This record gives sequence, C-alpha cells and structure tokens, in this order.
Amino acid sequence: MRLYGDRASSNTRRVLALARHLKLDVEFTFVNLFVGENRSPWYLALNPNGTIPTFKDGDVVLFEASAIMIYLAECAGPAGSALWPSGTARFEVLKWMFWAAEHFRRGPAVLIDERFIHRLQGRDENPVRVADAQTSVRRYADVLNRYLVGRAFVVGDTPTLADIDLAAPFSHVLRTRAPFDDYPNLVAWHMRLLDAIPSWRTTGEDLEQRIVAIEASFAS
Ligand SMILES: N[C@@H](CCC(=O)N[C@@H](CS)C(=O)NCC(=O)O)C(=O)O
Repeated sequence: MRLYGDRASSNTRRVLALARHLKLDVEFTFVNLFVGENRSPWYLALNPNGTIPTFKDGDVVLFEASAIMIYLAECAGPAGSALWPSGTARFEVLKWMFWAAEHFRRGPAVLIDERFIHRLQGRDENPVRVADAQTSVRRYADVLNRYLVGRAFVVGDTPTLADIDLAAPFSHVLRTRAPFDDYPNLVAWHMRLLDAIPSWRTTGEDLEQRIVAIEASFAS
C-alpha cells in the first residue's frame, strides 16, 4: 500500500493519522505541490485531478481522502470496524463525512488559499472571499457545536471516521484563523479526539514541522 501526498496537507493528514492509528503498513511518497509534481504525467495518470492524497494498493487506485480512509478501515479488522461501524451507525458516520466535505471544510479550504497559499505567492487576500468563508465557517461550526452538547464524539461514545473528517480543518487554524475557539463544544471535542487518537496529535506536529519548511523555502 502506498500513499502519495504531503504531510502539510490536512487531507493527507486524515489518511496518515488513520493508517498510523490502525498500524497499517502504508509507504509514503512525497508529492511536492509547490514545484508542480502533482501536475506531472506520472501523477495525473494516478489521479487526473492532480490533488493529494492519492492511494494505491495493487490495482486499487483511489483519490478522495474519505474513500481511502474507508478502504483502510475495511483492511484493518476490529480496529478498523470500531472507526467504521456497521448497521445504522454507518449511515450516521457517512452523513457526517458528507457534511464535512460539502459544508464544514469548504470555508476553511477558502481561508487556507487566501491566507496561506496566496501569501506565499505574494498575493493579498481577497476580503470578499475571506468574509464569505468566515460566514460559512461560523454557520457550520455553530451546527456542530450545538450537536455536540452531551456527546463525546459525533457518532457514539468513541471516535469514528466522521470525527477525523470533521477535525481536518483544525490542522491549519494557525494559518486560516478559522474562529473555532468561539465554539467551546467544538474545542472540547477536538481535544478529546487528540487524546483518543494519538496519531491525530502526532500528524498535527508533523504538519507544523513541514509548514516551517515550506515557509523557509519561500523565504529563501
Ligand atoms: N476532496 C479531496 C481534496 C484534495 C485536495 O484538494 N487536496 C489539496 C491539498 S490539501 C490539493 O491537492 N491541492 C492542489 C490542487 O488542487 O491543485 C480529498 O479529500 O482528497
């Protein structure tokens, strides 16, 4: 099994954290977006979107981090089943995974472009896009904050793939300045996830180290 990505990417992090948590033997190939490796023919042959992460296991080639996560959970036996439950709980997990992609992560994705990528490229942030993204972040953070009242995790008492999908935007909060701190249940839930899934914490540390290297490469 091989994962293609960058430790600085929150979408790559979701997969790396899960693979580490499940103790799966997944090799890693670094794909440097900043020099256009994701646009090279060999990479586009694997993933025509040119996005990271991409995953390969024999003939199985997947893009979309959530699809990769489900594949890994299904490979991993009981530890995987705990994060990817069967029955009606699975539909709850899927519901939040889709919601994370369609709503919760969209504002932060704009903010990382505007406040990090554009800054590296020497461009100013676009105030209209930033304001719209912040409105979106607040709208959905409020939904999740209210949902989490009296709940340890989004589905049941232990983490599932849905929690990892929802936690991804916390990866770049130092850069996006997404106002998650205004939502106390969200902050407490994220702390519980860091404790319950130690690889979520360690991949967060790896990500910050890689960000330092990226910033340095642009400064030189
Ligand atoms: N929905 C995709 C998003 C992938 C994505 O947008 N990745 C970013 C990095 S975090 C990327 O590859 N950006 C480069 C580009 O869009 O060209 C997933 O979950 O895997």
